[in-house]
Amino acid sequence: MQTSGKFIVIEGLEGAGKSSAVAILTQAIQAAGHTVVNTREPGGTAMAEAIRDVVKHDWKDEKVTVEAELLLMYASRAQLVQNVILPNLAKGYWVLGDRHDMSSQAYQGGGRQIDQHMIESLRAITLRDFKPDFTLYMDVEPKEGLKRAKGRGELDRIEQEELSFFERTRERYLQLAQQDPNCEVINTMQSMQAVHNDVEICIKQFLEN
Ligand code: Z5A
Repeated sequence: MQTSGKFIVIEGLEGAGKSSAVAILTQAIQAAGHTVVNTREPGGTAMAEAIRDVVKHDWKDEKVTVEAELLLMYASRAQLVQNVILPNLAKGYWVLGDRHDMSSQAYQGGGRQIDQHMIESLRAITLRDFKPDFTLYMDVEPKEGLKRAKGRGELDRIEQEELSFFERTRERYLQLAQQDPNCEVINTMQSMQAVHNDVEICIKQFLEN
């Protein structure tokens, strides 16, 4: 599909400060004269939001298999990309995604240790060659991120995983960010004001190029 808008994605572990970054980016992109459409994953359409509830729910005695979790993430993504992201890009709007495919590679590939080829096959079916124009990866040490997330209230099913799961996820995130020329890493182990400034610099540079 031919697109004329841009697809920008924010990635990172829980508590990395993605919500604040989304607000800063939305404002900067709008100030540059573009219409912004905000999305989140899993979620972003009626059906994808229902999948989000299923994925985050704690099913108690019923073990959620890593395969089911992976397939649900891609089912949600397929709905969002076809129904929301591509049509809005085609209109020339800028789509700002709170998480996208890098999350599956990091959480399911790194955290859950699912074979990379299996994830690549699903990605090929779901996205073909569609990719973000720019990704901002908000890097946080897992212990600190979880502390921040806990400060916000009850943890969902995935947030209840052990620390080693988030350490593997972060490690994969950092590998992916390093390999992607269209990805910038923001260190969020600093004050919120310093993070805010770094996010502004990154989006300014992207808008100028
Ligand atoms: N998931 C997956 O496994 N595979 C996939 O393919 C996809 C997703 C797409 C989505 O949950 C879950 O699905 C997520 C990954 C998985 N699971 N986990 N675990 P979500 O979207 O609801 O959760 P989240 O994305 O992790 O949201 P979050 O916890 O809200 O993270 P955040 O948006 O980055 O955090 P925040 O709300 O901006 O900040 C959290 C708190 O920290 C807040 O009180 C801030 O004021 C504070 N904060 C932020 N920055 C700082 C700094 N620098 N210093 C001090 N305090 C700070």
